[in-house]
Amino acid sequence: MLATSSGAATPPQPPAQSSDEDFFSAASTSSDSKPPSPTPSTVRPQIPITWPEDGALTVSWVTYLMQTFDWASRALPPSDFPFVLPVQTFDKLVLTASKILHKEPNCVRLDESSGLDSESRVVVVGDVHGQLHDVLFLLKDAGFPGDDRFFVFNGDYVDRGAWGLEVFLLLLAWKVLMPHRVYLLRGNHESKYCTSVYGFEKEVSTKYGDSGKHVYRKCLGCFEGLPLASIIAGKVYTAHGGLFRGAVTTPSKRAKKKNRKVVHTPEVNSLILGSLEELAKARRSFLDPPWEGSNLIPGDVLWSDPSMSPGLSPNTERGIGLLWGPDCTEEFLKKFNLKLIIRSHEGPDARDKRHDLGGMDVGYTIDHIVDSGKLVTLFSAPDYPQFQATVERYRNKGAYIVLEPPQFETPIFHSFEAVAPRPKVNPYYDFEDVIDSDEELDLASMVAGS
Ligand SMILES: [Mn+2]
Repeated sequence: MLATSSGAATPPQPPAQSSDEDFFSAASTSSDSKPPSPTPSTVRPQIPITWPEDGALTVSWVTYLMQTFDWASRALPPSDFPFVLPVQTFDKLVLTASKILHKEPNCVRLDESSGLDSESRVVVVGDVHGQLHDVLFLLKDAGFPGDDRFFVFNGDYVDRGAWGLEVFLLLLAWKVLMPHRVYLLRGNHESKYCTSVYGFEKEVSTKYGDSGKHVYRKCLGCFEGLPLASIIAGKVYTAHGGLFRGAVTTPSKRAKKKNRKVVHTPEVNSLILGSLEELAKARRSFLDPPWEGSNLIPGDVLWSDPSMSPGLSPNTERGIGLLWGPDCTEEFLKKFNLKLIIRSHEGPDARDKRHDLGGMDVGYTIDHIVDSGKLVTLFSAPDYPQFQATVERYRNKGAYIVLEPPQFETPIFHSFEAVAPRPKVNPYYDFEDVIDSDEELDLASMVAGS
């Protein structure tokens, strides 16, 4: 171990060892892959990481960022992170990425106009939750983003795992480098409430000390810019939680005068499925998605879950969002001429409690098969959660999906195991006390905190 005190005046020195041969070299192509054993601390990166003088990121800069995060996670205590990535470099990266993200529409579209063609592949990724080493493996296994390789990440980059900051920043770096190849959607954990309960806020303050508040605030600002959903090749809808409600049109004043009879509709029955037009108009700039009022679509997109029971109903387990049945999947696919929905949001712990849906052992489940297509849940954090109250682990694989031309509508699943062993680190939240899944949102505290 190198420098240990957070106030150390001299930056830690990387170990003088051979360079990391090929952790970041050409990708393997297996469809069910086992990561190689890590080669701890063999990278000898130049630190601190500085922002390129001309402000232009390159593939080699982003590769160096990933290698350095990997090395530092094994070789340095978390409090030395400012020696790895100074606040000045953090600021540049987050500001540059935020400017790009805030301009994107709520639902980003990957199609011919964005460069999708007969040579393209689209990789879709589910929850990664701060599991840096698994994200690095996934990127290598799937092949890094490039002219012919698009990526859509379905959110939940931070919380629970110990390297949420590194994961989020390396994904922002790819976004800045290739804004039209890499798409980062918002997850329910990219919010003030979740990051204050599930570890990210504490992770940031542990890593950045006095600058922690500033860094955390900038991350929250960046979360506000993340788009909510994507449509790939006009055929595939992806979002973290999934489907969402539409506005129930209230009768105009004139209509009220004409028809004075008051119709009492129970709230549950008044839920109708929302449209892509409504999604496009929703306001997504908030620290926490509202669960009451008139802007409910983002909360649904980020928090909802599929169900095997028909219809739309409030997601009482979560306290926010909806449950939707196979009939809603069919209605949505048919109405918008889609073939596939890829959503994430439910890991092995969540699925352990939902006996009518499949377990998350291989990183994905096919939840609904209807006339117009399918609904898939995709989870990309293997051996999740990193910290667990019980000795018994889920030992789940993670998975990513590849969509191929010409239709881009048939998911090719790639399952993978966790990189082991993970570097030892203290958790950033009380994982024995905090509820196992994301259910039962403490709405009162969300109000106070937002
Ligand atoms: Mn989630």
